[in-house]
Amino acid sequence: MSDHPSTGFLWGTATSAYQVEGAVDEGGRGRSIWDEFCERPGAVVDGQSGRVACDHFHRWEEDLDLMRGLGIQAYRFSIAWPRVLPEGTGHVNERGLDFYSRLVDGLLERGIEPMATLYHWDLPLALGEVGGWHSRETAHAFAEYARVAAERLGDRIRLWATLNEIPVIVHEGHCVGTHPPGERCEAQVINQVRHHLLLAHGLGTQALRAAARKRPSVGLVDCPHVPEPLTESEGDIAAARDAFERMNGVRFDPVFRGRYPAAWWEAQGASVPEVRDGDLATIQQPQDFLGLNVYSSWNVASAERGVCQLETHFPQTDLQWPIMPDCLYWATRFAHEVHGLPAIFITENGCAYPDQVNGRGEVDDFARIAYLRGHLRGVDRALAEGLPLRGYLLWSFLDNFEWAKGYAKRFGIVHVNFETLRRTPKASARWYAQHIATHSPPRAERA
Ligand code: IFM
Repeated sequence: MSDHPSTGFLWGTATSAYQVEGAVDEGGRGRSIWDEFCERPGAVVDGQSGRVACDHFHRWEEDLDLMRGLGIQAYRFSIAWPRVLPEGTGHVNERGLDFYSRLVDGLLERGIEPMATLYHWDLPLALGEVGGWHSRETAHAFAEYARVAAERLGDRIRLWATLNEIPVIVHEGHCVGTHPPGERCEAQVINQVRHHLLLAHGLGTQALRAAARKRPSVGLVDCPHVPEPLTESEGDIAAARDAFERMNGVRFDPVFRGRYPAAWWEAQGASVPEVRDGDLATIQQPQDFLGLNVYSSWNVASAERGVCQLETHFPQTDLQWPIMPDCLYWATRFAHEVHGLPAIFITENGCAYPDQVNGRGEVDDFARIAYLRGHLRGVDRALAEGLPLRGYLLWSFLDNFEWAKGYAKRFGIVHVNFETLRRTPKASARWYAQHIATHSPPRAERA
């Protein structure tokens, strides 16, 4: 592990480029695989797309002012690779970098710490057309992009996330086809795609560290399976921890141990990925932090019954995700116990509800407040037990484009009217502002 853990704790919010920016044809941006996917009939609910989204590309100052008003301390956004390198490699689009440079300056002027994610799914279409993540070359292209971004922004951005949610990229894009490239591949191809994504993480980490002027704090953002123990008996906790290690090992073992899990490798038979000499050493870069995107725990583990699917017994959000408020605590604890991490951020957590502005011009999203109140107790517990949790980034700041599910699934603490693009902070935004104010150490002691 590297010796550069963050100190203090950051309360923030998160978004990603394609989900909020819009302006897909502006500022020299190239096309991404999501632009193309959204044009396929039936691919996205009601033929929607991120073409306009929240228009954050033009309204970022208003959005940053809103964040400052709420006392937000950190903002996790993603850089759109096709804005920076419209063809994926080669020509650098300075206007794209200028946008992020202004955004970062705007955050710092408002006292908000930027956390930049390099890849939140919007692969340049030019790379998608020559194999995308099937191709090893895409991992090298990612390293070139990481270098370009760090050279220009690495004097001001300290917190860098390489890739967002490898499991979702692999599963939705290459197993079930609900995200681009929209395919259902056989096991060997799926394993190869995952390997290239892990390689991109390793190469990207190296490139960031080599190019950034300010020493970067670098981590992967993952969305682990979080098996919860049925009771807090030693046996149930151990069963859940084992399940956590087993269910997430195909990514965490290469990153933190420099190897694929032996049992997994054996089970793949002829479907193992091609792993070249040196790949695993490249993937196992020292990590400054691990980002955990956790919305729910899908399973309950008990010593007697193993990992059982019990989620239908719990109340659910609008996406039918079971509400299991202890998930943040268990995810943090197990990730740390299994891999001994220097720092962990909850890089996403939140819930979708069909929020609407009422006759008084307000959004009474009390279900979200209940969700947050329950989940943030898990943060309190993790901190009280001394786990190295360094921040919580609520998903999402704005209602936005929820990928293939379109705009109806609203995750924001700020409501967006997608006709007028008007922003209305919800009741949960006021609640979160209050929570931040009462749960923060004095500013000087923060990260
Ligand atoms: O909107 C997504 C985000 O892009 C990745 N993590 C999960 C969120 C909610 O589905």
